[in-house]
Amino acid sequence: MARLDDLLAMLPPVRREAPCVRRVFARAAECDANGGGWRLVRAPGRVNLIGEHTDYNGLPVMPMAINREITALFRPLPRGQVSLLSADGFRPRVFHASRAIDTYRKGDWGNYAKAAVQKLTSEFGLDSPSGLEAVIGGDIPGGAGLSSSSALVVAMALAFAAVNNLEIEPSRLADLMADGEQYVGTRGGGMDQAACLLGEQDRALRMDFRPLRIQPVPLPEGAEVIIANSLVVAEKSAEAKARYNLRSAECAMACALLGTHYGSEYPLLAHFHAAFEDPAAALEGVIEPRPMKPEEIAGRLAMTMGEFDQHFLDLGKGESLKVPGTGFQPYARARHVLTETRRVEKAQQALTAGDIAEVGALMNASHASCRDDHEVSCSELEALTRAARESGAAGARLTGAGFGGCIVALARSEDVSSVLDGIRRRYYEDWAARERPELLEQMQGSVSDNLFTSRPQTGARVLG
Ligand code: NG1
Repeated sequence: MARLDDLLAMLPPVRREAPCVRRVFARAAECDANGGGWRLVRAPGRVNLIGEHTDYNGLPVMPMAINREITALFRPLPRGQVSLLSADGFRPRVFHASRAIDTYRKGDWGNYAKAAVQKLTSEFGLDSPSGLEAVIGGDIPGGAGLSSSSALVVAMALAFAAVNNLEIEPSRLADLMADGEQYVGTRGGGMDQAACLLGEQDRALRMDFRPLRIQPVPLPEGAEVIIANSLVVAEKSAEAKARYNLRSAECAMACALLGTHYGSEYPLLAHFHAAFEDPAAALEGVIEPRPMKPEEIAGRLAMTMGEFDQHFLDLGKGESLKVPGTGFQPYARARHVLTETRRVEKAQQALTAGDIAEVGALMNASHASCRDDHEVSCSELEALTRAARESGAAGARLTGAGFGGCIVALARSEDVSSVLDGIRRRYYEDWAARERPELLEQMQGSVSDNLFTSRPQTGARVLG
């Protein structure tokens, strides 16, 4: 177990200088003048290049780990006590590791730690686990579609596994944490935890699920990834959660409706996708391209309304999804997911061939489908993607769940500084200043903290 100075020296210079890392080390030093017994965990955020809202349908995505991360110093505590200090101003949290831990209130940062600890304690049948003390900080913008929450879950899982001497393959841990994070009430896919754990230097990850399979895809020489935060907070642990879960429910409705027509069961759109050469075409004429009321869908599926509610809307723990006033849109949601899958496949080929223009065009098409069919965009994301394209990006799209958060853009290296400049002027200094000045007032950090480039990074690990 290294001293704090030794641990700091293990970080690459650019991370050593990061203000959040400085804060974590300073806070730990206050806890312990001797600086003894600590270990360090790093867990990156991720950006998804293409393949949005596909993972929870069992269909592929293409994320990469980024140069913003959770950093935590930790050391064991007796009797399963977990004691967390935030270097970013969140309230301290203390709880006990067990197989069933009560949640804090919705939106509390401590729930992500509880998710990891509960999952590992129950999965490995730990009767008297070691607890841990941790000082945690990070510079992944929160609620921004860059998976700050999954990075926290993964960081806590690695720390808790380390103090309990559990050796877990990264891909198994990714699956466990994808499941474990459902503790916070989101029916997520598996992309975020896997990208955080399995990230590779300079490579995006074509990721397939059930079982998790990764094909690294090199980012072409001469291409740069730009990330820009719309500053609209889309915190999934709070209200955007319902809209996210609604998309997943609408996809499940589409599967059920397709099953009645084709006479097969499709538990996920992935099964439907596998059954047809041209799945998007096989959708046509089977589900009406319009909103549908719950009664109509239930009638088609020969379900009572009680069965319908229980099957599609029940979230457990007494919670259930509200029926949108406009009805459900199973056709549009399924069309997005099926056409997006095709775009992931094409983007993998285009990246491998170094065809930046083609990847950009696919990203633009993905954004249009996210906006028009999956309806997860908003005016800020529209203004921001427009700003990126008008500034010379090869392509730009919302990334992550949407409803706010970040966009990802691809630019040729020679265009990067003018694209960054253009986004700064067009979005932050012009559009947002005019239309949503309060976003700028509430902005965490500076524009540079919210508008940056990243090469693909290696995945999460414990040091020391
Ligand atoms: P964000 O909003 O970036 O955390 C969420 C899901 C992903 C995926 C994307 C949409 C969780 C933890 N993450 O990502 O699995 O479904 O939305 O592609 O639920």
